[in-house]
Amino acid sequence: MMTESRRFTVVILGDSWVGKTSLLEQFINKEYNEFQPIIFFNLFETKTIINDDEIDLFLWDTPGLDRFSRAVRSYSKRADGVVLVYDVTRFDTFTELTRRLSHFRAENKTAPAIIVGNKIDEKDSQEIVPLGCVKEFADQHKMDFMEASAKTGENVDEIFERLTRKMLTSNSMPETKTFESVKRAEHSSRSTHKGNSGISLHGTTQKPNNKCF
Ligand SMILES: Nc1nc2c(ncn2[C@@H]2O[C@H](COP(=O)(O)OP(=O)(O)O)[C@@H](O)[C@H]2O)c(=O)[nH]1
Ligand SMILES: [Mg+2]
Repeated sequence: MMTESRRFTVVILGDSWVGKTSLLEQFINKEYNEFQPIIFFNLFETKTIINDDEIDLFLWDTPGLDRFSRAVRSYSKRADGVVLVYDVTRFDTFTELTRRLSHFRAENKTAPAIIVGNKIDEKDSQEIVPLGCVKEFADQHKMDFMEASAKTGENVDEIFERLTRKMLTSNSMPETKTFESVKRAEHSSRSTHKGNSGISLHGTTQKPNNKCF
């Protein structure tokens, strides 16, 4: 029997070109397109069923170049979960995630995180990010880690299923959210953040002393 539907907001973070928009398009529309629209914030909504519960997922796609903007901070603060994406063929997109995670944690101490190495279909053709480095980073911050391909669809549904299960166990209070209220929350927070420029960096991310960073 279905119980009352649950709603979770997830923010997708990572460098430009790592495949954030493609992962969302593959997850929601089962489509892959080499020509994704130009980077901008976009809210996707979808439903998923876990243990007979219907879950509403609100997914914020973010532009990689917008890094630590006020909007990213605002979505991060309200997120129930975060997907951190790097490109397995570009090491700098992985090291970049330490900073993104640390900025995320400055806004949000509790939301579960999953780290995703995307473009795994290109693993054979390129020099790739060492798995040991990623696993160490994931363990250190108690994050799940998955490799995926937005191109072939490999592991794409699994990313969101795994994160949703984590959100279900870490967040027991159902909230009343609608697509419009999630969008509106961003605007109201813009005014409350006025005058608060600059980024506060709390030392939640410790870099390990090895060749990974
Ligand atoms: N080979 C491969 N290319 C991908 C994959 N995901 C995305 N891309 C390509 O990488 C480019 C950037 O993807 P996009 O989703 O716009 O990245 P975003 O800037 O992080 O949103 C596009 O040309 C995509 O087609 C993947 O899993 N494998
Ligand atoms: Mg994009």
